[in-house]
Amino acid sequence: MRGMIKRTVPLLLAAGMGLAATAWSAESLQDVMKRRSLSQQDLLAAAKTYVPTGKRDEFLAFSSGGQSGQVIVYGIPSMRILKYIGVFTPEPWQGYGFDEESKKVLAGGRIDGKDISWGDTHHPGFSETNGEADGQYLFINDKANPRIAVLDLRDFETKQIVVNPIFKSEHGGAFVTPNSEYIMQAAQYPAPLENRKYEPLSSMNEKYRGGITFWKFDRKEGRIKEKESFSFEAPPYWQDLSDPGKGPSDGWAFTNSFCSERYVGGIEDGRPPYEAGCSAKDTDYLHVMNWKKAAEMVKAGKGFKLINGHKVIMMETAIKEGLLYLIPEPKSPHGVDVTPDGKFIVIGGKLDSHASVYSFEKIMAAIKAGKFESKDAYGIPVIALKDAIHVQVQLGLGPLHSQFDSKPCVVYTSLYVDSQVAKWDYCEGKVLDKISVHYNIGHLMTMEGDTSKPAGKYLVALNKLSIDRFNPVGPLHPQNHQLIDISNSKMQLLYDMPFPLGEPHYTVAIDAKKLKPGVRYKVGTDSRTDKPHPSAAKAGEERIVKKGNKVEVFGTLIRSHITPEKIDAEVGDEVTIHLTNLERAQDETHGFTVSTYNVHASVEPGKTVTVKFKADKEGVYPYYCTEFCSALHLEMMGYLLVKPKGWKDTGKTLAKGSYTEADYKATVKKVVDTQAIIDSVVAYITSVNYKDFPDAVAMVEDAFDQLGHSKGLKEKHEGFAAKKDWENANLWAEQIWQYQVKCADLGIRAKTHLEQNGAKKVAK
Ligand code: RUQ
Ligand code: CUA
Repeated sequence: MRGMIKRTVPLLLAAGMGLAATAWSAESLQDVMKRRSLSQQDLLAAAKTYVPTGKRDEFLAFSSGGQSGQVIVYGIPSMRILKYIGVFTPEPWQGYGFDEESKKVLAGGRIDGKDISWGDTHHPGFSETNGEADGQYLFINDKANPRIAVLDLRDFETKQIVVNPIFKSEHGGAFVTPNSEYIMQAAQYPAPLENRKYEPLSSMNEKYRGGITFWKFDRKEGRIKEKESFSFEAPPYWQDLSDPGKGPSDGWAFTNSFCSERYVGGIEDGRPPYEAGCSAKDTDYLHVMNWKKAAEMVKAGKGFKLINGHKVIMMETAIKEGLLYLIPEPKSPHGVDVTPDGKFIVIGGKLDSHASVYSFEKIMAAIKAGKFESKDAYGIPVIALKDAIHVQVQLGLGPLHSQFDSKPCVVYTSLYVDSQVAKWDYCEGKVLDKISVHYNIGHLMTMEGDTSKPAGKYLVALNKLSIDRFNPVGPLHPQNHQLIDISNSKMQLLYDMPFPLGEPHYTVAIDAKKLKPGVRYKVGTDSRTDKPHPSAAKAGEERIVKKGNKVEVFGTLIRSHITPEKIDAEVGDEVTIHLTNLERAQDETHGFTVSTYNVHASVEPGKTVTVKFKADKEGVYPYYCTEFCSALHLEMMGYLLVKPKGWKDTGKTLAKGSYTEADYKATVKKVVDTQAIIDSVVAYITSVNYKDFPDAVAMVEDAFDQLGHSKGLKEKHEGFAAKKDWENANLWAEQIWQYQVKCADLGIRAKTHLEQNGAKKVAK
């Protein structure tokens, strides 16, 4: 066979690249192009997105998971999905919603005492330092049940969910102020601000209200402070997206709205529908707010009213204190995006073919001069459009959201109806380029493109429909994230990524170098509070405590045991199992479940997790590790034995194996041989500068930990051998070998790690 395909590989190069023939490339690039019908353009796109095996992506994207209530992390330019993070929705792999610690996080999102186990996530936002994404936290909103979640990017876990105390729905969140002081969240559909209060729709103008909440974020604690947060009361216009100012406009914030008609539909009463009444006028209102001044006022304990225990600045106060202004904006607008320099605000008209660029300087001048064209129905001063506008640019049909380039004045706007992205210049007001996308784009994002320092390079079009782009998978289609190269003057479409978990709305991307996630927790950490877990156990401290009808287990996990290996309970007992993963090695996660009790935990190195349930039926319930963690993973198990009340064991002993002296001797030899392998690995590791490699050090520590467990076992098996108890002699010798195997496994992994990362010989 070999000889038959022996031929010289032609060095082609369609794309004009030099390629060295390697052993595996029996086919030339041209052969492959022909076989797979690829064009030069395709190859170029492939070369721009391909991330070779073992290499990593330059940017990480955090996408809303839409109706899945999750966040999805993927790499750019490869578009490889790296992780789903459970946020508003239980996620069994991570034990999210199946262990006690994460259930507490989800419980933060209860409304009226009810669990809400899904979310309609829309807009993720990074924490910022001086207007730049800093890679520490991510926030995301739930539109359906007005909530905000805080994710910590040290471990990519959800830490907190807070419920908006006055809204009944919301859309314009989570948008973060330049130093993460506040996270904005704007209402969408107006309703009475008081909870569980009925008002007829006919009182829309008087009793229904919108609003904009500013959630106070405590960066040191990494949590939202609900008590220090506040909201603006706003007219019953449908507040939509928001963006806080930056640079010169820092301290101000902008929220657009539609349906400022305050229309109430009711086709059942013969009234024209919402969609007609809500888009009848040519303009709606941009809300301009001085959040810094408002925050100072609230901090000083003045100017607010408590509604549902939450501080609300009523419109009357906001008007009097000069905190809130309106500017007309055409027509049923959708996106509102502050330019990186903070000087302009770009608004997409949705039902207008223009994008409108507002000048912050002009807005301030009008406010200062007291130059208003009118007041709205609630007395809020309205600045004339002509006094605020910098430029309006005809882009196409359905302009929505805008993102910025690293090049000055360059902005990209999505055109929903046209299914296009427009690249244009917001300083000069001219269109530079357009590209078609597939199909009906909603949001779009450039790398760090909503911060004060966009990174350019790539744009992702977040298309609402994919129609015919992928293999059909039934009537419910994936959505389509399309990667576009924006490094040149013409945009180039590179890649279609099916997005398989809900409508993603918005996504943010960050330079991967800014993220510094850990690979292990300090042993005994509750990852949801970031504090030491009160019920963590160290090796050798494992125990089961029975008090009345409560069984509490303080256990540990390490390859390949769950300690304890047996838990006894009586019917009706409440069983609580705390488990600490003692591993230090990277990626040595253990999972844990108990048959039929609907519990699951993911216990990453160092973490302590609790599962809890009522042992309500007698029976035998195997529990086991759910992550394939070692060669003996399948043996990593135990039994929960739920006995009927008053059960007495009859004293029968366990069946014996039929081991012989020869079996014992073979096992002892195996142990000696394996030790020789371990010694050689140890010799290598200590001959190089392994201490300079923290991951290798962690693996070595774990390896010796494993070996340490075999202490005393040699005497034990020799003792049994002296008594010719070949069963016990053989099995205790075998147990030494089990520890050796795990030690060797780790040692070899450490060796490979050191070799691959260029460890150097050290002088002895
Ligand atoms: S949305 S397609 Cu941000 Cu929820 Cu605009
Ligand atoms: Cu631990 Cu499988």
